[in-house]
Amino acid sequence: MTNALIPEQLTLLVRQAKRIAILTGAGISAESGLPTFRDAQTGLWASYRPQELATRAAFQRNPQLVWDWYAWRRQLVLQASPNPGHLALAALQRRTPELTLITQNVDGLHQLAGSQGVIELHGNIRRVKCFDDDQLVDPWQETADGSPPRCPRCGGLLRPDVVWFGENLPLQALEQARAAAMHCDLFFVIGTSGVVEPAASLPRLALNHGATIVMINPEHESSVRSGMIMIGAPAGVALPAMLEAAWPDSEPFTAPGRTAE
Ligand code: BJW
Repeated sequence: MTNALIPEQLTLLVRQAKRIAILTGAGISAESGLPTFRDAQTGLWASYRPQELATRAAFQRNPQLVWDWYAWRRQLVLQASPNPGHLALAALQRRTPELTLITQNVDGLHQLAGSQGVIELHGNIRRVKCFDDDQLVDPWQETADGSPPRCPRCGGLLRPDVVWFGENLPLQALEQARAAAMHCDLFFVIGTSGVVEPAASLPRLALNHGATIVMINPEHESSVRSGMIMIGAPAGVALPAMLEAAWPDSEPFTAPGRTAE
């Protein structure tokens, strides 16, 4: 079966793939109401300067400002639910022999949708860690006056467990992501502008190791050429359409999510 959005070639590739790897970015959570970073007008960086909020130096300069900004974003995340794009990826994992989901997102919505073994390259805004020694602190509590809480072990300030500019990505996560890119048949790039390294180099790595690349992004023109399929549509539309085209006789895939970890 095919439909106007999903090329027949993609339907066949998805059904036959033994190993799929997927890189997601902020765009997949846009339909859950979470702002992206670089979309004109609505992206976070249209209103805020990354140097003042998403670096170690910014936190050292003004911990309260950075803490408040992340507290605001954490609230948005806690109120958000997985959308049909997240749910379709969880369903795709249940139908594929091996699927590795790599995300740059810090919102945890893939896990809530039911995806297993999600590789978080940029951390998770729901967690906090000590600014001084990087050790996770769990459980933790907001302070009564909204100031950044202190580490119960050393008294250092707590910060969100996310990866800021200039910081290294978690090594094991990055190695697992690179291995998945090198060994997959199909590599999906969904809802990312592909400008932030080292995540931005993963599609090239997959391509160089023989994978077909599938890009899903409403800013792209749809096209099919050797080694590359582009779907110019929102993830929450394209991914359910792709599943329905590949497995037309299956049960609806929108299984309920589970609670946050
Ligand atoms: C939809 C949609 C819908 C909308 N459906 N799609 C090599 C060369 C140059 C620079 C560097 C380099 N190596 C390292 C660097 C420096 C830096 C970097 O890459 N800078 C570039 C920006 C120039 N990288 C780092 O510092 C990284 N660390 C590192 O590499 O350490 C070693 C090192 C350091 C320094 C030098 C050399 C080596 C760390 C990067 C950390 C990124 N952190 C952030 C913040 C996380 C915490 C937080 O949430 O606040 O991560 S920045 C931000 O960007 C966030 C995102 O994960 C990341 C990527 O953004 P994403 O997801 O692509 O979002 P957008 O908004 O850009 O795109 C959304 C897309 O969705 C758009 O295309 C829309 O069209 C689309 N869309 N609706 C589908 N419905």
